[in-house]
Amino acid sequence: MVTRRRFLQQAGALGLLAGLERFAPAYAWAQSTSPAVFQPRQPGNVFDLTLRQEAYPFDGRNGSAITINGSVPGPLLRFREGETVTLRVHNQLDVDSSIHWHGLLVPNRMDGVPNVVFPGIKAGETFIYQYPIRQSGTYWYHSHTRFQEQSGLYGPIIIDPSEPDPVQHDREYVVMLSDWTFEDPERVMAHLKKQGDYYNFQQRTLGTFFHDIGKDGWQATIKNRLQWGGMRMSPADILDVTGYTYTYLMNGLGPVSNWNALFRPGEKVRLRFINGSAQTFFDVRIPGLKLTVVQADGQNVQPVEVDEFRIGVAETYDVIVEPREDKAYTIFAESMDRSGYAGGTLAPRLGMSSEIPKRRPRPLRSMADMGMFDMQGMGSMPGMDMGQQTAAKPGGADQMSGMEPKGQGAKMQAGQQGMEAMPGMDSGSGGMAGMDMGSGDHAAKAAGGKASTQADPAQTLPGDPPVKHTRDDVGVANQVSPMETKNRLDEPGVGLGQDGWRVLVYTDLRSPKPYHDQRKPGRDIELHLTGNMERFIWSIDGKKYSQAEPIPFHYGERLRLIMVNDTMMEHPMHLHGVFMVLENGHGEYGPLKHTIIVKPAERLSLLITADEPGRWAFHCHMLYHMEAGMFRVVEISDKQEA
Ligand SMILES: [Cu+2]
Repeated sequence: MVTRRRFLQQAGALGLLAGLERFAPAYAWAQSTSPAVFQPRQPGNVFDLTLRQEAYPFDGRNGSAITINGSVPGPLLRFREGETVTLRVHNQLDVDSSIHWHGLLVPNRMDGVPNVVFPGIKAGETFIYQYPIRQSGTYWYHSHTRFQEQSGLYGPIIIDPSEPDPVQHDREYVVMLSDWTFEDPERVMAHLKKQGDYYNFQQRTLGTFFHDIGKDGWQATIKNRLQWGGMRMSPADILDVTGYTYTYLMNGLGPVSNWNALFRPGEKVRLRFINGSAQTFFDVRIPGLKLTVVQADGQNVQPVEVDEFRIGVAETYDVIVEPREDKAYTIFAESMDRSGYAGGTLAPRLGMSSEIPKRRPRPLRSMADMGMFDMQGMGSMPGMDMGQQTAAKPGGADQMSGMEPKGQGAKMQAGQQGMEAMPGMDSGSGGMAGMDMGSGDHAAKAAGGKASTQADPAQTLPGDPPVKHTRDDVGVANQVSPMETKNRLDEPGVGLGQDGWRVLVYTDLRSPKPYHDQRKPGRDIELHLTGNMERFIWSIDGKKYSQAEPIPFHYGERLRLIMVNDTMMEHPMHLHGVFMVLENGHGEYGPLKHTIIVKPAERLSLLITADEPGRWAFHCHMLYHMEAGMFRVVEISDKQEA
């Protein structure tokens, strides 16, 4: 157990301390009241941020990180709505850098994306960002240059509203989640390019193969393997970078260092969760406490009480908790693939700790993740003859051919083997047992629609019910396509929803007030998220960024952005410059998002008012997916042209 004092002593002994101020942020966040947060503010709302590559300890072990003012994460920036801020970014690295203000509505040239809005910040130079603050809420900032974000270049932003905050609380904390690797991120990428499942040690082994045979019989097991193997995918592909290389951090501290937050029993504590990871989705809960979600992506939502929520890369959620007992509570953020966790303690006194919850089994992909929605929940329906069931559905067998392999040469062959194995699918009762992620809950939904959501039943969600997959002829950069796609906004996501407690779903989110623009969209733009997992190519509409033209939006228009996920992984898609209103069944009360998780085989849509002219990045926020090509420029035309 490394206590904070020990940690400081160690760091000091190692000569890492340029001065105590380098630890101010992490220190400050461990204080019990919000006014103690570190604000490097100077007269005139000027902030100085200095970027350096240096030795930095993570969970008691030294890494080489990019620090901001000497710390990881960087300092908490606290702004007030209505003021104008000036941020002087001093790049003391020996390479180019940049900072992007994630979720902030800024003039285009202040957005900080190299080669999209500016050339980047050269080594040794200072760049001055200046912009008015036009919103409030919880946000964050990070480098948009290569893998610098993975190396530590990120930090939190809180913006206080100009009006009294409708969210009442007695104290508050930022809880910034992230993933750290002692490997050079360029090497991580090289490993992934060589072998997409390099870090995935949760693949089924020969041992589990024999276990499955014992359970399901030879035929079923082999058919199951052929289906997944033929598609060059594994049902254990949940995250591509895992706890094998990652140390998961809460406010820069690993589980051993145990970040502490204090409360007095009976207080309302606001926790501002930010997922500043490069590549990790977290499932967050505090056993023994209800979480009242009051804000998503910096925008207030109508309060909703849950026990757990999934936070995608780059999303933020503010929750209120009211611990009443004089005891320690564990803030538990488990990586989605269960390969590790970030943790901290919410306690009445410093130095307390509480039990780490039992780890749940690793989740597996389901048939639904391939767009076979009729088959989800099969594992929970013993005796069902898959072959007959499929044949009985109109177009059942045809639908299988939608699962076309997109590779060439050897990969094409492999894919065809997969297809041969699929059309019959007469694997009998246990055939799907290995993929029974579709829980009873899912099966009920498949049968009975969206009974569990509070959405207005009169509202039809775009992409619901399932539609046959379209526009899948996208070349080598796409491997397979789902048979059907549908809206999955009322599903908690892979591995969640079976624990007997309430998990936040996107259909729970409702804005407190209607968005200012309620025009009907003038046009739809449909984009497909595509990829070849084996070759670690990630793309949009089958094209990598380097092969693609900008997507034109017309200044002032209202449009519907439809995203279809052709891959078997979740992608947290982020659009810079404007908020998107999620079409989740709440009509004019649809929530505002800057980042949206698109589930495998999902079709969802968002409404956008194109009122910020300029070139804006639009990309997957999985850092390695973005760098592999899942990135586009959206160009909103000039005001003059409108
Ligand atoms: Cu992605």
